[in-house]
Amino acid sequence: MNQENAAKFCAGCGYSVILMILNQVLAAQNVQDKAVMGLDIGCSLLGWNYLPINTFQTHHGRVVPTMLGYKRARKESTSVAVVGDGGAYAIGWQSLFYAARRDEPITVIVVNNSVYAMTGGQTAPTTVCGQKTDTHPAGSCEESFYGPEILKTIVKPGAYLARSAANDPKGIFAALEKAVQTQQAGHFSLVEILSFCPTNWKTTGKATFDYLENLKKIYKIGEV
Ligand SMILES: Cc1ncc(C[n+]2csc(CCOP(=O)(O)OP(=O)(O)O)c2C)c(N)n1
Ligand code: SF4
Ligand SMILES: [Mg+2]
Repeated sequence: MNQENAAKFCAGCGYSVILMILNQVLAAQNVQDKAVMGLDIGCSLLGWNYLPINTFQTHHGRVVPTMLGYKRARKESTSVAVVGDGGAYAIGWQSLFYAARRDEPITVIVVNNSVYAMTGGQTAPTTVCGQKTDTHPAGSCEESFYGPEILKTIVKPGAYLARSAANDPKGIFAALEKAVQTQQAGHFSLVEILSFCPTNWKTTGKATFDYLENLKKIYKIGEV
């Protein structure tokens, strides 16, 4: 962990927790030297130089094709794509969907903070009904988007899909460990992690945890 870079995320941001645990998993699996991380556009990009592994920065919604291309070229690598909910389920959905369908052996981490965080907290596919955002100040009226559950209908046997949350480090560790092992076994893996964004949620302290707990009522935690 490069502590100098830890301050790039806002105080209380879930990305710091998630990337720290990813680092622990890669170390525990003894794959740090062959691991490569791709970062989508969005607050994920603040994670560049955050882990002691090689890291790519890609365009918005294009981290999955980039990292599966890398994996095809370097089959021995551990290829991890880190992407926000907007990058994964809106602009990048088509490439994520077909990567899952083709059972590409990469690991995708979707950081679901239920908004477009980097651009100021606009409504995303994952924004839940009634949630107030910059673009829905009176509350969103959109239906929720269940990425892992939709992908479940098209993945091949052997793939791994799960949802975890930033207030459960042990759960994240277990899910990411299984995801990396799935990649090593030659299959697609995706872990969606419900994540804190106190800046755009406009929350502090306990209210941030309560906000996440509310998301957990809609997006069920566990293996999908
Ligand atoms: C092609 C393109 N369209 C739009 C943008 C503007 N943009 C940058 S980040 C972002 C939203 C990111 O939201 P999400 O993917 O959920 O990531 P988060 O910041 O919430 O982690 C948008 C729309 C862009 N960079 N490129
Ligand atoms: S805006 Fe939200 S997701 Fe982005 S760094 Fe700040 S707390 Fe994290
Ligand atoms: Mg987001």
